[in-house]
Amino acid sequence: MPSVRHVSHAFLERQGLTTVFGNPGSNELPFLAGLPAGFRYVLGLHEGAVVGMADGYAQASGRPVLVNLHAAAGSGNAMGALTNAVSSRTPLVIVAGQQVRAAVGPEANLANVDAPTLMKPLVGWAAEPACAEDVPRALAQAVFEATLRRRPAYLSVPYDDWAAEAGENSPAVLDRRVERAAAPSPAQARRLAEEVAAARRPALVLGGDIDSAGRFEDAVRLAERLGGPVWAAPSAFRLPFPNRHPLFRGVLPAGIAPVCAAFEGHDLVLVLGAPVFRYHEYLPGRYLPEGTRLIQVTEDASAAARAPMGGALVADPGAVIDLLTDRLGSPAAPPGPYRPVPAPARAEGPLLHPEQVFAALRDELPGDTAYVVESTSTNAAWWRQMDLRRPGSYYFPAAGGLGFGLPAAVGVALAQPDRPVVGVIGDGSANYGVTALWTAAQHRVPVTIVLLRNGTYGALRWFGGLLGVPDAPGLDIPGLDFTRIAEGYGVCARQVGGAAELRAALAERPGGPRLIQVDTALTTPS
Ligand code: TZD
Ligand code: CA
Repeated sequence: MPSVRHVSHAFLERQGLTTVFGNPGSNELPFLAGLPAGFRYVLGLHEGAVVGMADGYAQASGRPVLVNLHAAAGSGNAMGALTNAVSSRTPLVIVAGQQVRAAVGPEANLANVDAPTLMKPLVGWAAEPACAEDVPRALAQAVFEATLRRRPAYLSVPYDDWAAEAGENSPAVLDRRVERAAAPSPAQARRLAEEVAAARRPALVLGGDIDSAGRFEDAVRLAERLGGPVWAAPSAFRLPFPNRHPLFRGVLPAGIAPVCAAFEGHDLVLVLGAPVFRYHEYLPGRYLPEGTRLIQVTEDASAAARAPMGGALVADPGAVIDLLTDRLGSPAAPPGPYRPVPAPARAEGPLLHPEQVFAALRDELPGDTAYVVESTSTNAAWWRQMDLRRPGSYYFPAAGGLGFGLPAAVGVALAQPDRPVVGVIGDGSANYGVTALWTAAQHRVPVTIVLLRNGTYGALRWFGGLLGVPDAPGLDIPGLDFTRIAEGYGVCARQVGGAAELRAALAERPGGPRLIQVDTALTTPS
């Protein structure tokens, strides 16, 4: 009879979950024993960085990814990073070690006394199998739960289970195949198409799920048939539409009143692949203008249930894009040329304006560059300067949890080795995931980190003004030199001065990771 470990490894291999992001402890070692040759273990030095890398990798590869974490302390360290993975609907399969079964009750050191409960507020599904024999089936369940719900799943396995004999039925999981189809019924499709066709001035709002699902270009086709304006949903974590397309109006502001104002004059708002809505700043007002109807299409049943207004259809937004595109016929008029970029703003004095940095990225890097952005006060400058026309061009921490950007850039570059990948990271944000630099160095991941150093938590300074708190302590972060930090982790790094020096540095194409630090002027996010 094969061991639980043998069947589990074979199952993971069959499902293609052979890249493992992890940070192990004693409880995890028996799972890692005899890992077959086709597996790749990507070690991260802190669990936040492990989950950030796995999140980037899973999003960029469009596949579920295995994460290996230590019991309570290790899993706890991962929680902040998991908030982002939940919001981006990333299918992470977390397998954590547990003390041997007999040692959990007495609370031996490194026992995770109630492992599923620790994780449950965030993960969609968490379990510890009732007996060793059930581990292969429960592992399969974790993979399918993560994939079907598009939400991280967590499996805690007592480490004496791995060497146990698998039951005679265990190999049955090897042949499992679990899929989901979520096309609307013919009646639902007809009603939706009629509602959209009847709208005089429809507006389209696209969420990050459109890009995650590979529907970026299909969304352009639909928008051009509709002929109305397109927004990205508030708090965008992916770019679902080319940002200089003539129909694109930008990312919706993340406040109730400004969202309502944006929809003024529209009788229908069709929201595809997004919650309604992820507001941030509390700017109260009406949700929608008088007479404006909203229809949300999402695969996330919970997002449909919790929305405060509008109708909702729980279905695959990609399938809805296809059916509407088919039924709407050809576009009324060509959409016109892409909008040109404005000249970048300049700062007084020696510091570069972030717009100058972004203009340099736009001009010097290939058009298919994937950007992972975690620089919070530069949001407006970013969208003013960038011209992103390809799917998978933009990633941002989906729940606003810092520590995603730098690790996720490493994960995206591991998943897409042939695509240029750049992390655009603030000097505050970098500290939460900085250990991913070591992983990038060890694997010679060809990622560029552009480190924007303004010496402060810029976005919080702006927020302080908004909230009437001009004097909050703890907002400045002087004395950080990321060129030296990066070199300590084994990553080549340099400081650049003016725009010309930055452009020259960006034009180089090194084979491994590098960090470019640039001192920038303080700007506001909007
Ligand atoms: N901790 C975590 C894990 N996530 C957070 N979002 C924060 C703290 C709070 N926070 C923000 O929301 S923005 C920000 C903090 C600390 C400042 C980020 O500073 P930065 O970017 O240097 O990366 P800017 O451009 O200077 O704002
Ligand atoms: Ca900063």
